[in-house]
Formats: sequence, C-alpha cells, structure tokens
Amino acid sequence: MTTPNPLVDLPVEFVGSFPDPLHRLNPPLPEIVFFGRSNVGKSSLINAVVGRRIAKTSATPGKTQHLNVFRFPAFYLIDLPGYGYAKLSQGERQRLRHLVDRTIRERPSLAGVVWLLDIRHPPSKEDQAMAEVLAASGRGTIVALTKADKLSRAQQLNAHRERAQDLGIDPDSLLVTSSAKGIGVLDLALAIEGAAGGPGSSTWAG
Ligand SMILES: Nc1nc2c(ncn2[C@@H]2O[C@H](COP(=O)(O)OP(=O)(O)O)[C@@H](O)[C@H]2O)c(=O)[nH]1
Ligand SMILES: [Mg+2]
Repeated sequence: MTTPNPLVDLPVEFVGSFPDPLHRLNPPLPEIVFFGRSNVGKSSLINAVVGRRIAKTSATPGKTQHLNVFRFPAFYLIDLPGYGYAKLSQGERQRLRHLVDRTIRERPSLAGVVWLLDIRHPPSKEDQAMAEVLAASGRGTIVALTKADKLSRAQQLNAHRERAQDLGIDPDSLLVTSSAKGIGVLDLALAIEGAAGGPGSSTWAG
C-alpha cells in the first residue's frame, strides 16, 4: 500500500487576503508559508499538495499583492505574492520584497517555509536576495524545485545537483517536484504535516 497524502481529506477554508505581513490570525496556529518568483508554479503546487484548487493559477503573473490565508484544522497555509515580476514598477517590486521579507523574518507562528525555484534556471538576483533573507531568518525551509516534468529524468538529476551548487546547500534539502506529474507532491505534503505539528516539532533544515 502506498502512503496516502495526509492533507487531501482535511477540511480547508479561505480565511482572507491581508496586506499587513504581521496580520494576526485567530486562533493562533502554526503557519506554513509558500513563496517564490512569480510564475514559478506556486499556485499549482499548493493545489497539488492539498489535492484541490484553493489557490488561483494564472497565466498573467503579478496579481496577488497580499497574504492569502487558508485554514486547515490545525495549521494555516499562507500563499505569499510572487516576487520578481518584470512588469511591476520599481516601487511595487520593493513593496512586495518588503512584504515577503517581513513575513519570513517576523511572523511569530511561522513553522515552516516552502521556497520554490524553477528546476531549469539558476536563481535570479531576487532569488538570491530571498535566499539571504531565509538564511538570516533561520526558518525551517524546504526548497521545492518546480516543473521537473519539463526535463528528462537524466536532466532532472543534473539540474538538481546544479541548483544545490548554486545555493551552496546539500542536494538532500532540495525536493524535486512537478505539480503536473505529481512528482514530489506526497513528500511535500508529509513535510508540511510534520512541520505543522508546531514550531518546536519541525525537523526541517534551518
Ligand atoms: N509543465 C508544468 N507547468 C507548470 C507546472 N506548475 C505550473 N506550471 C505552469 O506554470 C504557469 C504558472 O503557474 P502558477 O501555478 O500560476 O505559478 P505562480 O505564479 O507561481 O502561482 C502556468 O502556466 C502553469 O500551468 C508543472 O509542474 N509543470
Ligand atoms: Mg500564483
């Protein structure tokens, strides 16, 4: 028997969309945050991992400017706006960077961060800036490499190693994923379930 995805049968509700990175949620529960570059496949991966469409996917990126919060019985999932969208003004980009930065550094109940990077591309300047924010925050983080189905199996192995080198981290802390093909989705769901047991119980690399 294969392990079932622990998240797919949980009830979930949309709590709201909040511009304040420190917006307090009631009741306070552990929070898992998803973030990454605009168009990296964040909404698709969120939907794949929870087994239903809760996050809006879009071919026109750069729409969400707020924290979108979803309540599961024992934790919150927070969908952060994608950064790095080229068509945003300098001021808007800065505002987004600031929002992501403060969310990751300062939210008191953050139990885990899922950071998404396209498996095919080296981290952009903004990705690198985010990597620094993450490292400085000491938050338990999973790096999900997205859209693996766009590469052959051999290319995936290569790219996995290259992205680990780019980031200067162990390949084992990178998770190869594809929401289109379901690759890595169960592993991510299990990691989220583990981390959401509470900030103290997280076993994610910090
Ligand atoms: N081939 C492939 N395409 C994907 C995958 N995930 C997302 N996409 C596509 O990438 C685009 C952006 O996806 P979306 O989830 O909205 O990205 P977001 O802006 O990061 O939320 C859409 O056209 C998706 O269909 C994947 O795993 N494989
Ligand atoms: Mg999205």
